Amino acid sequence: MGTLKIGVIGCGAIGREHIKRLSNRLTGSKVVAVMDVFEEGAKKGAAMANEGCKVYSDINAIVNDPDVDALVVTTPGFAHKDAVMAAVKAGKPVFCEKPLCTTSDDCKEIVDAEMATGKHLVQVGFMRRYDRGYKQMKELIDGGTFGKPLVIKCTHRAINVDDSYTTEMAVTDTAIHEIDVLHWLLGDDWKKVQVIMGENTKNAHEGLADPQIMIMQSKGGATVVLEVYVNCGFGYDINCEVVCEEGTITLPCPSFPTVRKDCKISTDIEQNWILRFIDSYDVELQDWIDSVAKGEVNGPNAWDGYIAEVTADALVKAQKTGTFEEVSFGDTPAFYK
Ligand code: NAD
Ligand code: ISE
Repeated sequence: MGTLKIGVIGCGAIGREHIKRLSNRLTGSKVVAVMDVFEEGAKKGAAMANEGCKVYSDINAIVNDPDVDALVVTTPGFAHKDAVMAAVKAGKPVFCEKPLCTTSDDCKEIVDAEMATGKHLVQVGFMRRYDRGYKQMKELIDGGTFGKPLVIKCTHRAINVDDSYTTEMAVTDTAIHEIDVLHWLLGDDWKKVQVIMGENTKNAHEGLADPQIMIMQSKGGATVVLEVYVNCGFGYDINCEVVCEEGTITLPCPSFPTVRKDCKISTDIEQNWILRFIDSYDVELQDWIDSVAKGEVNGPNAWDGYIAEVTADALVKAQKTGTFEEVSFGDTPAFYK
């Protein structure tokens, strides 16, 4: 099996994390080119990549470089469509960070373009499917001894966000992980969704609704209550409890030593997504490298990206209406079954 020569588009926070893992930690890949609209960013990315890494400022140039076998897209969501479309048109495999695109119409264009090639090319970065804790939860649910999942209680908390983070991003950037991973965990699709805006934290910047409570009901009858709270101040705190007919299943938290000092027992909470899901990103991208070598896409595909965004569109609508909004999309095309 040869080395997969990768071009990375977008060298910001996660772009640089992925460049480091693709260049140093994982096997079978090499970052041969990077691109960013911000020249300094691209240079920083190249400095972390394998020796001789080329620097581009144009998407089509990096995608069509004959030395580049496959692409990793880590621009902000609004720029995903152009990069993924260029890769699909060039017939090259592409791993795109979540969300696939920021509207379901754009995601559908990617689905249609991929199907037109007749080849499976697109994987979406829903890394929680590769997290050990979520995988163990899925095995327990699928094992059947816990019975039917009835209620899922989740938190998606971050210490803080910068001023560019909007109320809609609580759905499109943050809750999109639960939209995908819980659909996968339950093996079920979403039927209707609602958002309840409560009292705002004083720590949210002007115009941002935080926290938000999102409710999602599945076709099979499970109800999710998700708290998205991105200025919680105390840590990156991801929790998930599935209440089933015969018992409950709780997502394990990363383990840190428990210390006893000054009449207190305490333990750490992870600081951010980089550390909380470090192993999941490694496993996810190693699996992508290995499956690309076989001409396959094993992970979340463009259809998963599309149905997640249809659900996100309904949640964004629900943020404004305050009522339940229906989630509706057609049957899974045979190409993705
Ligand atoms: P970021 O803002 O830190 O970095 C984005 C980079 O893309 C910047 O360097 C910017 O200059 C560059 N860029 C912007 N427009 C571009 C364009 N048109 N072409 C090329 N480069 C462009 O953002 P980030 O936090 O690294 O997030 C990037 C993506 O990764 C987002 O889609 C985000 O949702 C996703 N993400 C996923 C996870 C996860 O847990 N899976 C975590 C963080 C970010
Ligand atoms: C970020 O883009 C991620 O994807 C993180 O996993 C998520 O927790 C955070 O809310 C997003 O902004």
